[in-house]
Amino acid sequence: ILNLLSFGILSWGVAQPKALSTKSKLASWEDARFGMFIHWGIYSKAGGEWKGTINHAEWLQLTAKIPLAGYTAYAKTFNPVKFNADEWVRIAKDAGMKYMVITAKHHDGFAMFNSPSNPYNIVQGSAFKRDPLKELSVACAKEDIKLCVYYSLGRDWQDPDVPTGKGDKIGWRSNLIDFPNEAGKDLSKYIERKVKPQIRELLTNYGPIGILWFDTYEHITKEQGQELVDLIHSIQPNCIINNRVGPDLGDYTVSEQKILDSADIKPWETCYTMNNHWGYNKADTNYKSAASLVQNLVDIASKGGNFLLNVGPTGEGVFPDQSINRLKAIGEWMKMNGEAIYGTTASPFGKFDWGRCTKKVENGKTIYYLSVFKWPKDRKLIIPQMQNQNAKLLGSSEKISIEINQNGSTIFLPKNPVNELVSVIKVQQE
Ligand code: H79
Repeated sequence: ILNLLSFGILSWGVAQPKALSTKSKLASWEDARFGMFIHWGIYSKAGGEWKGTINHAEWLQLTAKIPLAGYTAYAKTFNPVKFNADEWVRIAKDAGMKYMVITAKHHDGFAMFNSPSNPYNIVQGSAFKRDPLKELSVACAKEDIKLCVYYSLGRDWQDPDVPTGKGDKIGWRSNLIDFPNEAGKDLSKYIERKVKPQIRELLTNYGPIGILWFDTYEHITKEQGQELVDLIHSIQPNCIINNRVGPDLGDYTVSEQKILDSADIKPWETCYTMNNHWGYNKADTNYKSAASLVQNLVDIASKGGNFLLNVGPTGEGVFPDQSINRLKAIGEWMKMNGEAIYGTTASPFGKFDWGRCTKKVENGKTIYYLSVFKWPKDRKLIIPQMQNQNAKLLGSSEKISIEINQNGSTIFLPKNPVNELVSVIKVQQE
């Protein structure tokens, strides 16, 4: 019922005659807490390997120093015949994710959607010829997953008017050899010719877009960013925009590969890889465990943030098994413990050595969820200030005793955790 309320009636991204306030669309996004990031492009086909080197991913064109003509030719062979939008969306849904952010255009400049304004796209520029974003929009609508798009703004390695940064302090970008005339570049031409038309397409042809998730805005001025914000709102007022649309702009703060430790940057989202790459790298088997990913999710929720967990599908269009396995385990955990995540707010008690706390108010009564990462040897959780009387373990009928005094409370845990990843104690007011 709670989910229906927050996602059905007053929901971000939904095309409505009336625009929601920024506060209410963000509140409903924050209630979701958990989303799937997808890095998928031409580069996925290489799986990180190029002429014997195996350290590449979504930056393949640059890191392998492939000239644009060669990359374009490689794009033409891209044919992910196993791509199945329903399958991707079902995996996200089963993991307990509520939104999906897919790379519509990464730094390589190749649009992974049908872009009539620019032929460098998957329909016109690859063997696949299908529009995966269209298929995902249909699949997401069926499952009530919010479709969101990633768009690389400040970097585009196909457009002749985007500065590569050659010669500036980010010297590794001088690997880009195709448009060496830095002085003749005019970023505003790129914005008018490519960015604005593609934003219009993304916001017109795929139903409601939950978030426009921009990446990198070096060289973009605040005025240019603001124009994009205005354009987006003129088409879809309920679309959320992250803070990489330009300096000091956007609705919320993104942190990359780093879980913020402070609750004062609000609202915020951490995007995170399961192994060490965003795009598919077949040699990278260094995956985090399901338990640590669940702990990341709880940790982030306990500080009022969102967790955007990445998958890098293969060039055939399927998720790596290691990712699927972890998402399944997280989904199982969410089935039992999701109420400790969705619709919660930050811990009023800070962090604990044994785990984290999230909070919810229901019918005027406060509920605390205590997620135990490390089962204490003395089987006691001491929580200063907390005066709630009623404790139970999610997923178990066993009663938990709790002792309240004026300084707070002590919870007496059973011998063993009920969940092999993270066990959650729900503490309610009587
Ligand atoms: O899309 C993902 C990254 O490709 C993109 N943002 C996330 C969400 C990103 N753009 N810039 N950066 C990340 C930071 C720069 C990372 C680098 Fe590297 C590390 C550049 C050089 C070393 C990884 C390895 C990328 C190229 C080589």
